Amino acid sequence: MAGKALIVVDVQNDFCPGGALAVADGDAIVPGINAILGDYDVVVFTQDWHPAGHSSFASQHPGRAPMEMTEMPYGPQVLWPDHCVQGSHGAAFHPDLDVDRAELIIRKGFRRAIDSYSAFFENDHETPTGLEGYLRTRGVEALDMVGLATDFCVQYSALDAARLGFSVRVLEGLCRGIDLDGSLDAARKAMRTAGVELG
Ligand code: VGL
Ligand code: ZN
Repeated sequence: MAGKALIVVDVQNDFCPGGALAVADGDAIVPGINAILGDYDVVVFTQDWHPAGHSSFASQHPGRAPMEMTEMPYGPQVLWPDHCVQGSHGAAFHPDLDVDRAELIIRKGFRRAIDSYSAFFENDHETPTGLEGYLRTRGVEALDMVGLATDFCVQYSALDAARLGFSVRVLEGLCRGIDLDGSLDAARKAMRTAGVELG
């Protein structure tokens, strides 16, 4: 029987109010996520997990400020405030999130020289995280995605999943976005165009 997975993206302290890269209302999705964890055959959480001094941090680019763009060997990259540093409080999951229900926690962004928004591939779009193989060997064909941020890690994960042939739905009510220069609208359009259902 084809299985259905829930992918819970980056519900971590740094993306919640008070965190280093806070998404407005980011913590508001936690109770709703906890409430649906039992509805799936497979539950995967992702965790943004950067070494100190990660190349996506504006602090590593003299004279540059957070939220500015730069060029990396793999393409354009937003420069972020330092966030989700491995082992820090900011990198920990929101304290109310029912992490015990996660069957797999996939960590990403752990290579200093490359960012990784997607749960499937790093930002070069070719270095795999291993999640595809995990889901396929567990018989998963359909994915629902929730979490933070809609227009970055959720969007990149959804687009990769659709490209890999999974049936993908993003539960927008259980996501919140950063919305940098219209990135939320752009993300919605890109996801719809790719055949991702916005539910
Ligand atoms: C994210 C920016 C940087 C996300 C992660 O989880 O959407 N955004 N790192
Ligand atoms: Zn990050």
